[in-house]
Amino acid sequence: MTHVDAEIASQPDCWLRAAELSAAPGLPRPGERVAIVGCGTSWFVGQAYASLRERSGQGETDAFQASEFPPGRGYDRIVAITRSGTTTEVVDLLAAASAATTVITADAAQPAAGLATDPVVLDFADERAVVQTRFATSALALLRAHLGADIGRIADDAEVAVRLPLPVDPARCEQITFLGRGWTVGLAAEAALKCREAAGFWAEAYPAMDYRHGPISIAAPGRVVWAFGEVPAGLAEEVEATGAQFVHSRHHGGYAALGSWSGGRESLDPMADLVVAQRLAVRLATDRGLDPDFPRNLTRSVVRA
Ligand code: F1P
Repeated sequence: MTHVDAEIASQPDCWLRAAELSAAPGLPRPGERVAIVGCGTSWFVGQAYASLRERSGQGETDAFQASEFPPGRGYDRIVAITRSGTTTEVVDLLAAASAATTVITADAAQPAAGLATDPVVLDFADERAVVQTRFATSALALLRAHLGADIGRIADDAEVAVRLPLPVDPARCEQITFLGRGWTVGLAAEAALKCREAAGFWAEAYPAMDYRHGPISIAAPGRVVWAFGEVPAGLAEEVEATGAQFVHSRHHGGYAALGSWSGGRESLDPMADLVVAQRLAVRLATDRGLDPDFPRNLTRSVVRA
């Protein structure tokens, strides 16, 4: 078993532990104007949170790749997500910030936590694999809990997600496009990054409504379109007309029906759906003889000398 396999499987427990920190000082207060920043995986979960927070009426929330933060914007708080606490773009931004800063990190001993007004430490979710799974989703579980989500229910879905048969045959799939709407756009981007990082596999991600504006030309037999969350009317049928496989936890009775799912709900929480995509990314890697814990060209964090 790889480190990442064990880390993926531990997500339900990690999410429950993260939710216990939902009253931690420094998490955005209602009405604050918030920017959330990160790199790679951390950026994508930040995108998901930004959409959830703004749609829940808590205040304007923008997400930026840390290097693309627009200087001069008047935010009340900058929230940085960084597992390592060492990523150069994040550390530089924190050092220059005039707003209050919150850092969600796995390692309190690294520079990001020291620069933060309010560090929130999820050390129990740190990882040995280079590719991130449970730290990022635990950060999102924390932020969702802070917005009032019932993480117990979502963790129940994740318990199902770690055991379900994969809805895609890794041996017969040459490409995957992940789609999302609203907060699940960030989850789709993260699922695609996981396939690229862990397996060097061709995966893309788009907002579901934009998919028809060009990217659908990639769809073909042997390829997969996997939607998180809400699916635009008619999209499943359009994808299937190309010969591609359409995957959604609710489509055709739901791929969750492949397993022994008895959650009494129509579909998995999209964050649990991401867990299934993480497992597929690992399978794509191991089936190709790759080590998903240490993918080529990647390191735990990107630090500029
Ligand atoms: C961010 C990150 C990861 C990515 C890779 C390099 O790290 O870009 O998302 O998977 O391992 O680092 P961090 O700032 O969250 O530590």
